[in-house]
Amino acid sequence: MPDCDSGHRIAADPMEGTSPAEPPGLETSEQFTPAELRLATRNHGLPLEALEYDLTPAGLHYLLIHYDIPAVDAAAWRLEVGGRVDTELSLTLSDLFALAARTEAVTLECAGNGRAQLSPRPISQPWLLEAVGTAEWTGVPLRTVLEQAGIGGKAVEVSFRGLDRGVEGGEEQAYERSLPLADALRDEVLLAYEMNGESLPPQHGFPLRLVVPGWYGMTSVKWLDRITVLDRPFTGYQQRQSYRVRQRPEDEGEPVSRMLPRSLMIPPGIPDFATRERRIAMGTWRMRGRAWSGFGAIARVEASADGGESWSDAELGPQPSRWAWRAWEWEWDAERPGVHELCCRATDEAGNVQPVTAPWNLGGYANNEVHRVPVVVHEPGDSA
Ligand SMILES: Nc1nc2c(c(=O)[nH]1)N[C@H]1C(S)=C(S)[C@@H](COP(=O)(O)O)O[C@H]1N2
Ligand SMILES: [Mo]
Repeated sequence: MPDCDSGHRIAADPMEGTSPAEPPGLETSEQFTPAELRLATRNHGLPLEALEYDLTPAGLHYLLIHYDIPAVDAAAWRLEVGGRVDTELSLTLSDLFALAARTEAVTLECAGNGRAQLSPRPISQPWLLEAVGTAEWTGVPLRTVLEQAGIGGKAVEVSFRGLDRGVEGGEEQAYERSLPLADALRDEVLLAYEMNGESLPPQHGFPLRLVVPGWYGMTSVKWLDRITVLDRPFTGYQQRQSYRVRQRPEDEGEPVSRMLPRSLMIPPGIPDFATRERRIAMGTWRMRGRAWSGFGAIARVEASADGGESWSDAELGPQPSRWAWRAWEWEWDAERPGVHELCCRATDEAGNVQPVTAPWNLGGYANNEVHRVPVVVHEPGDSA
């Protein structure tokens, strides 16, 4: 994982000396490309005002779909379990429904959250800050199914394949990712068939998806059709090529895994339609937001109204689930008219703190810089 405290400025040019035309492609202008627009209209984020809900309604939860949403016939669908197992399994949805279920409230965040604020900017899904959501996922613990198949002695990893296919980095592939065996066997890892008490919507992985609490979203493979127990590390594209923190294309890089701490605030006041600049009235504001981390519970959230020059502690709400975001509140006296920059930053119990600027990397992954919201404070009766 990147070291959150080493502060490269994101505006630095780490591609100096290499060709900017090399994949995955970097954009230095502030103008977004048609490729980014196409991705952005398919994959929406969480409107930040929806940080309001403990559980994100399914339609407001962020979405990230690399290829196309597969249409799955639930009656014909099977989950195949094979590789280094004692008995291969082919499970129907009814087989899964018959096993003891577990429900977990889980915050998922895309590893590319924050990417669009980088410079140069990796050409990919151009997230600003809203690639997050929290849902209650119900399903069978993965461990139950792995134990039913019987894990072979030489097993080291488990891979998860989705039904969706596409081309990435010139390679035709099904979306597939793996987990080390010890992580795959953790109690909270689910084969989920329900989201917020309803069967999975097509876009979130119907009929079955993996949910790996604490890890960035790419781990939670949707439209699951095959689980393979492996006696060596998985080397598919999404593991070997994608989702690695690297500075140059030829670097081996560090795999992206757990979510670094992040806090977001509900932007106060009202937005301008086109620019979304916030307008608020003078007075006392109760700022609210959410914070989460894959490395431990949230221990502290701080807020600032002067662009991060001075910070004070926000009040933490309950942590309803180890794997779900935690609410926070902070009172701010907006007493001076003009522009103010509100900021928030979280610290987890492992001691990770959100940095003011996170180190740049080629894929734009795991960027957890502090959230900044400029607001314009108006005097009462001033409509200009
Ligand atoms: N099969 C499959 N699983 C997938 C993906 C995908 O494109 N195909 N996208 C991954 C990524 S990058 C993220 S961030 C999460 C998004 O989950 P959501 O769309 O349910 O929020 O799903 C992951 N699982
Ligand atoms: Mo993602």
